[in-house]
Amino acid sequence: SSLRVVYAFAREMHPKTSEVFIQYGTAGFRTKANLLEHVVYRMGLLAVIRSRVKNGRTIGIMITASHNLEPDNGVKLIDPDGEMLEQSWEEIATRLANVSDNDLESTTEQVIKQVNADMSLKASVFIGMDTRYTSPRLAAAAVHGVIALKGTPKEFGIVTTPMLHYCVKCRNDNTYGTPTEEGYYEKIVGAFKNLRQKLPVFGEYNTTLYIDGANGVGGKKMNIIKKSLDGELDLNLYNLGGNGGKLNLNCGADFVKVSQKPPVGVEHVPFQRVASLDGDGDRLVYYYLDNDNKMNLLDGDRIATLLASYVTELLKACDAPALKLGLVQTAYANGASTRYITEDLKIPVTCVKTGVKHLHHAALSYDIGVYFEANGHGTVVYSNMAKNTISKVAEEGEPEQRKAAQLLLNFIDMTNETVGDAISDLFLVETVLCARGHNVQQWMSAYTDLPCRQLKVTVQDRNAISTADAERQCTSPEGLQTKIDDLVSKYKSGRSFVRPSGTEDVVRVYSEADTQENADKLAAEVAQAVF
Ligand code: 16G
Ligand code: ZN
Repeated sequence: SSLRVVYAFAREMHPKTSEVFIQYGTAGFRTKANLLEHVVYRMGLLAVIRSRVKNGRTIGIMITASHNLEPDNGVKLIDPDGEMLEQSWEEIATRLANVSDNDLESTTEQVIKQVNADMSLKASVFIGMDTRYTSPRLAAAAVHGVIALKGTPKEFGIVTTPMLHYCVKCRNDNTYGTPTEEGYYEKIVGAFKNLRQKLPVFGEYNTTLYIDGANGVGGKKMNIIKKSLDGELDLNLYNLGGNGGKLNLNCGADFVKVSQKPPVGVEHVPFQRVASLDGDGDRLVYYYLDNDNKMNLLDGDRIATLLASYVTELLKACDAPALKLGLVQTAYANGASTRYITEDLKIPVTCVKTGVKHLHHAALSYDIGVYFEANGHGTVVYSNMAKNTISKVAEEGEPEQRKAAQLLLNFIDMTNETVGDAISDLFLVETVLCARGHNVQQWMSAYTDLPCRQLKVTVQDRNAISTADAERQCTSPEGLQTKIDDLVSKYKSGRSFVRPSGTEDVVRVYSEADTQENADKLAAEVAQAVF
């Protein structure tokens, strides 16, 4: 058959050169870039099959390893509504990625049968990549895979991960926007400008914003956006990838959050707020240095509480009491943030397992769901009921209610609901700060974080550790949780948990306590118990 030719072609063009087993994890496949070419080719095949199962709707393939260093790369699939690949397909992706070249043909046929794909349908696949030098070659492998099964690939070149999610969503639902990079700017930056006209700068808010671009795609795109801004924000951009700056090396959102240090490559002025993006532009944290050069971090929890409290205010002003807003966090959320949300903001909180798909899913159960990982990945999702109710108030409400509803509609437009998006989140944060006339210290003053520490431990088999209760309890190996409980009980405001990483061959340890010294000590003790 003609497919025979296809598989022979694959063997020559994108041969499987490694016997190392690779798994579709929380963030797709991620490993050293030179081990990925056959994997990406096969994901091209799988995306076509997936598109046909979804009646020809568009599927996305993103080539990126996010905050990992330059030698790594990765690939993940995006489902038609711009969401992560359905979980039940992760196993199929893993199977297809690991078969030998000889078995690729039969395995592909098996998959087609298993998922009942009608291979006579059209198939459409959008392909995007980050700035890594290995990305173009991998994107080409994805294109070959798509063409091999007679799908239609469309390449977006270098885009942020959330931009590709957005484009996939728009292509399948044209009410959401135009499926291009320009369409993305029009919608998100357009909504921001609109809001600024309604919310003039006042109080302690200052339009100067510094940005750490992680030497990746996010900074580059902010540079494009900067040219279209008209004084709404004065951006000072750093770590844009020039001057020998290396992707994610000692900079970017993950570095800042995990090391609790300011990035290199950024000029620091006391109390100047800095937004730090990650390598593919889907995570955002803020920070500022004080007079003693001490870094003050405003992480995902902080962004979540800021956005949730503002949306709650607007909802009240709209007088739409039927709409229930809730917040979704993971075990990594700082205990002080959870307390602030429940006790001060009186907003319900759900805690779920690490990984965006879990947070996103849980957020959908609220009329308006705000979800954030402490690492800065998150967004807001609004149900159709919420959107309709707010639109109605915007048209028919009393003048004050109408005003609030119109602000909320702009806020919704500015949100990338498909996935966490550093650029969209940045505009959301800037809007709330401006609306309140707040500077970064006032934002920080909402609550005081408990000191915390993250460590990673290399063990023989990380899968020997299993967890329950949204990863807050360790169910195996036997006895480990009791040990952790004992250690934690010795510390004031102590909390700690361990979990196997979904992206690296390590076990992660998290701890919190009343002082940094104690948080560090507790983490070290728990790490010792794991080892
Ligand atoms: C991936 C996840 C991120 C999670 C991280 C945890 C997505 C798109 N990304 O980067 O949400 O925080 O993994 O990594 O789901 P870990 O399992 O190595 O701690
Ligand atoms: Zn990322």
